[in-house]
Amino acid sequence: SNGESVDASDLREITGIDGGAGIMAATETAIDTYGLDLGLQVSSGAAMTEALGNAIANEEAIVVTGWTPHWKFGAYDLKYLDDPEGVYGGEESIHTFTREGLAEDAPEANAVLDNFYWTEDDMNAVMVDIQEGMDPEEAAANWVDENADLVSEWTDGVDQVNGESVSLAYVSWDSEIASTNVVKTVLESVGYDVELSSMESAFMWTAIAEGEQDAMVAGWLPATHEAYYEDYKDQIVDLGVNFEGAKIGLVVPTYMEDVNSIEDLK
Ligand code: PBE
Repeated sequence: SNGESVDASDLREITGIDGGAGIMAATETAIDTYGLDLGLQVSSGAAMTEALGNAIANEEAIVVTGWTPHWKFGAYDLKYLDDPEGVYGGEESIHTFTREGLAEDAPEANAVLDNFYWTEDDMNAVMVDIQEGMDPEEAAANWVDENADLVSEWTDGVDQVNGESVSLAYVSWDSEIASTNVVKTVLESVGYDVELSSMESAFMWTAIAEGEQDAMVAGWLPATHEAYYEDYKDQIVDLGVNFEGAKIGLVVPTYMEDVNSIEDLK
């Protein structure tokens, strides 16, 4: 380090993720609302965290579309930028949704999905293992082994089934890779044959609404996925919250000492 704060004057763009993510729509709104002279780079969650790691290694300016829960806050010294206009909303919850009819067709799976609820420490443990190179299925299986008491609450009273199929849709965001693999592991433990399908955000919602996929544990509300939710809420079943205290926003390394608010990016 040269001991000087890194400012944002050389920044040309915000490092984004996949185009269908709610945080990308929110960031387009932020660019308009705050009058920022910055582009928004569309990439992926993995490309975003790689760019973040590279920038930090070189102590360069970077602004990313960030969210909690996420392993990056444990790996790096980061901060959310203040959002005085409230573009990114407040505290979010993550909801579990199923297609209509799943409760009748697969009541045991529906019960597990309905019971699924965990905390930031839980999700972080799985995310960190995956980030450090463990296969997502293995990280999920380890977490399930180590958290048998909590998992037994999700399967309490649920009968074993005999290899029936259940499909789970998700988007390859680090948080949802973790949650979806854990739910897969638990559904397998009660006897289901679980198929995971990674897809774009919009397809995840339509697949549940059209009954092509059975369930997803990746609905961020009230703000992040509001547009998707409004489009499909009458064709899907909301099993409620599986995670509380989620958040989205713009995130920078703490060495960008003079950049504390989105307004400082003008
Ligand atoms: N995320 C992670 C998603 C929801 C989960 C914040 C990147 C989004 O913006 O849609």
